[in-house]
Amino acid sequence: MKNYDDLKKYSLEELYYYTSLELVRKKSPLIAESIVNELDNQRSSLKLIASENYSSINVQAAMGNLLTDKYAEGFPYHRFYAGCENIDEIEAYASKRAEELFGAEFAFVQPHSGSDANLCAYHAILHKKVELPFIEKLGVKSIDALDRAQMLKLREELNSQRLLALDYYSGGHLTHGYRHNVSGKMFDVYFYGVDKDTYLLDYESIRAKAHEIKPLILLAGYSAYPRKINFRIMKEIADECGAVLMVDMAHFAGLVAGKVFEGDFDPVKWADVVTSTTHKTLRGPRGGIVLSKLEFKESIEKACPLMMGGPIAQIMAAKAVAFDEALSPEFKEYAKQIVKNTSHLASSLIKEGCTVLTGGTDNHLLLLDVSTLGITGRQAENALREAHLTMNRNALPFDKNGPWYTSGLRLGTAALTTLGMKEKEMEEIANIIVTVLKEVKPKLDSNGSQSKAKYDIDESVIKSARERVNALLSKFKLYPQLELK
Ligand code: DSN
Repeated sequence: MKNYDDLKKYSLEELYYYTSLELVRKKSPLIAESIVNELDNQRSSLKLIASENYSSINVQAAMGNLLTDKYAEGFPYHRFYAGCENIDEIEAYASKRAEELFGAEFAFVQPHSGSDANLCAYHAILHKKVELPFIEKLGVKSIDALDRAQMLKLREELNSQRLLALDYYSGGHLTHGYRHNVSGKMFDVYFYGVDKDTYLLDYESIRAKAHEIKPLILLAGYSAYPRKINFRIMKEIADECGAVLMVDMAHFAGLVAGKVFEGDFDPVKWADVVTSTTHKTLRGPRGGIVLSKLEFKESIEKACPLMMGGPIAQIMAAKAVAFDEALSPEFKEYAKQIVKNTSHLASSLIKEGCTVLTGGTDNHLLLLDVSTLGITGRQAENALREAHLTMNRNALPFDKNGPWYTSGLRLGTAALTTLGMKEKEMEEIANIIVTVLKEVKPKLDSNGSQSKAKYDIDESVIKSARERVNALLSKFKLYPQLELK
């Protein structure tokens, strides 16, 4: 290593960004410019998107390097490529740290995203529960020994399996059997939803449905549900009807890692297979993981060739750094603060007269019903973005405005908590949100009906909200070490 003592006046973070941007700029100025502009963009608004966060520069640095040049199909110490010694070390270490972090029997850190992790889990479950018994019955060791008719029969069996999952409008995810997603085409899908009065999961109605459907997979987990799930009960239901319990904890993995969700609410303790992203509350690089009981290990390790090619070595390295960070005592404090912040944001919004679904939240997100203000989610999302608050519109259960215009907003506090914001800032943010939303007036369409997209708002309301947002952000600067302009 060279001695870079003369560069000591810069922080490591500055050196990392200055040199890497300079290297990119030499070849592709537009790309370097866009990275700098993205920092500006993220610094100029309050990020309330429930599925986003700010990763550490340590995590980012682990991604930007020569590891990208290596193929490593297979799994640690069992590769289809030569020269994978270092990737073996990286992947084995990342898996070990994930197992430690979540108390999992097995962790697979290759999936490129949450969707990828879900596909990997679905295929592994099908492999273990359908394909292996099928070939065992025929007395052969591998599907290579099947003739065309037997292969057709196996495909029919694989394609006729049932999945029971939370429906999209009750907060489920697209990859949980939505018809327009591959999961909705590979399974015979049934849904459970939230109760129409309380908007809460009703375990007895899930139990009744599971007994009626007898799915291969009972899937729990959500993209937009503001309450804890009792995974002990879900496991009980799965066992009663012979199903595999799979949990997608993409949204709340940070709360599991940070020991906010423990006991009955810890999915890793109860589920057979758990999937997650690594970049939401968990605050790592953009990617996915699958955790499981040992029973499913071998089927999950078959991800390549089942549905994956090579893993992305630099992302596995960055996942390891994120797991190391999440194993620190500070991360537990961070996870606790996320829940305190979201809960305080919810109660502040309610005090301001807003309708928060289920009357609050147990996790990192809340759902705001903006129809009570006479506007759509789309109008609310756009007006707030104008005021420099970023969050997404979200269809609410039984939403009359459908998934495009919607009646709701989904707000999350994981990113703002990373910046160091606490309850006091949540009160200020709730007040800014309500001040803006109350002034959004739907425009009239040519036929005289209220537009679901267009609206008027007084420029002075936006200006004043922006000033308040700027005042907050100036006290909680993103990556304060960096000045890239
Ligand atoms: N976009 C993420 C979410 O909001 O749940 C995952 O698709």
